[in-house]
Amino acid sequence: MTTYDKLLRIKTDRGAGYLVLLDPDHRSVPELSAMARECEAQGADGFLIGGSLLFSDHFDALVRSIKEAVSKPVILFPGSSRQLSRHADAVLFMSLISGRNPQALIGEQVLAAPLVHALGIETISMGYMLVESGNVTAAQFMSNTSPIPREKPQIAVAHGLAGQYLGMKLLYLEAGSGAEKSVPETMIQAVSHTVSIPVIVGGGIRTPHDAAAKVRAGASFVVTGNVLESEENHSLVRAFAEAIHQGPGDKTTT
Ligand code: 1GP
Repeated sequence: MTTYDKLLRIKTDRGAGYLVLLDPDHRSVPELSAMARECEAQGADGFLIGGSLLFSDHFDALVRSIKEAVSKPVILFPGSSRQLSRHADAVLFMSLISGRNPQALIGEQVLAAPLVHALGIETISMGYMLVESGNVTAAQFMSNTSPIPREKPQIAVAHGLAGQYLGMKLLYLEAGSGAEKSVPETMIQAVSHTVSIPVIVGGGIRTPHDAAAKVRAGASFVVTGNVLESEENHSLVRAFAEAIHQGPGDKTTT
């Protein structure tokens, strides 16, 4: 079964999936691996690894170590063509479709493609959309693009449909890591009720209550990153998982 099929299965079985973002720069390899193991035990459905910038030189070792620590999918979420590793289960092969920066639309993908081919990693094509979130996020600044205005859900719908018609298998509505305001439910609802591919939502989600609202609005997957980075919040993983796994078909127990 491909990693993409596993993601679809999670959505079918649990209503929606909970993905934990691990930023390679925020902790050591042993710490991030231990955190991934703990998150898996508490109900996380998979892991995204990546960041807008990369300072550390342990990316490959980190992916390998996390892959050894957990059995749930380990998926690259690369901020650039430098963030690739053969040890991952798949890479989100993404294009920043909300922007008009050719490097983020197709340039990095051309740089990454030969390496992805050589490494033999499964690719999951994804339309990545930045949504205005109250502050300038790293993704917005580094990509040199304007986010979709948060009060204009129809602009997000048009981008989502364009991504779907271009053959993308996932959409990601992104407020940005550490966003002041998360993606509005009205926008999630408008996009997810129009497109027929799964919608991932992340950025600025700090409580299980927020995460549940994103799922009720139509998110197929919810991502959290920053909120779990302080030790005292690790206990939130189970509450996030329970809030997100609200589908009638939730057949799994943790
Ligand atoms: C960023 O959506 C993710 O790509 C996670 O954001 O760190 O704000 O949870 P946070």
